[in-house]
Amino acid sequence: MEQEKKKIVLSAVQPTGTPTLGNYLGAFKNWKIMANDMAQEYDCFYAVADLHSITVRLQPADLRRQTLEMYAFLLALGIDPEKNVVFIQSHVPEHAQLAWILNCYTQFGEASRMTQFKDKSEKHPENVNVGLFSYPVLMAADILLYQADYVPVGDDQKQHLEITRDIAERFNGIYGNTFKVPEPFIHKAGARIMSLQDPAKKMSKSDANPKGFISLLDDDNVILKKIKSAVTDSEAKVYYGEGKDGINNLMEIYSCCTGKSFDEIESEFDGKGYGDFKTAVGEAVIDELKPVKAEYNRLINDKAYLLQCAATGAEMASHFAQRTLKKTMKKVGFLQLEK
Ligand code: AQP
Repeated sequence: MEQEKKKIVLSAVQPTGTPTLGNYLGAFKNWKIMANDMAQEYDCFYAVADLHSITVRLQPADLRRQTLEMYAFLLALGIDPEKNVVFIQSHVPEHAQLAWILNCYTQFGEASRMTQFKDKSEKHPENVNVGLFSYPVLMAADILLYQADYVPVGDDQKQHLEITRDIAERFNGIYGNTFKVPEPFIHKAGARIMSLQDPAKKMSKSDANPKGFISLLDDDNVILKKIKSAVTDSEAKVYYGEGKDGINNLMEIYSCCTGKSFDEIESEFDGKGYGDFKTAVGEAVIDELKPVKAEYNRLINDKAYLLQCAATGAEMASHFAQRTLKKTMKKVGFLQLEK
């Protein structure tokens, strides 16, 4: 890889379930564009963030299965594991090592302001663990280890990117230039896809109500049914506006899947009811997800291939991660062994 010339891109997804249309439109679609269509500009690192996922309680067998499944999804997007670094976070121990160091350069107060911590603590009041609290520091380690220039994420991760930048700047301020200060890469379209049942809440793969999200493995008829039962309003007029969160969300989804602007969508459905609109949205989503689903179903049956790609990915990632960790430890003052 021509690391010097190209910009480094890093992003990750938790293996907490089957990815949703929100993950796909907010993150995956851009990951694929950056890895394929913009391969001349970027070196991409994409990870399955299994260390992050244990902040909520998972059965060991589920964690193992979901990790491999999420890895298969990354490849199913069409991301070439030979040209990009596609790996599983726990296979590169430097993530946890750097996270510990960065914990000591993160203030309790700033970590306390993370809205995701507040949201997830409310969602799992029985398990508000320290890992959930220091989640953004591990995420900072994920990013800073690879000296990433850009981090393509959905809008929900913006605050975590800001704290990553603050930690990097603080560390650099004390020890001199150590980490690249990364920029968030939040594509406006699809940055926050909302729940189909509660359009004030983001679409989430761990939503207890499966009608709220579209999973990338939902059957076509299930996708159509979920879109048809999406919460809207009683106006029966398709336009993007205030008080129309449900329709705004469906317009966003339709626009991302078809490339049509909101004006074009409004004209297309002028004089038509929500029934026609929802059918069109459902069909557009089905078409969009079809190739990913087919490729995923092919790959998931080839465990040996997936594990082989994950091993190569871990080796490639380690090469970069070790370099940054070593540099960081030296700066902090850890005693180095003689060679
Ligand atoms: N609803 C969304 N709209 C746009 N982007 C989204 N992302 C997640 N939900 C939406 C983006 O997907 C990437 C991977 O997310 P993640 O799985 O690592 O964590 P998350 O943001 O916590 O996603 P979920 O689906 O809500 O997971 P659970 O239910 O496990 O908490 C990120 O770039 C994220 O921005």
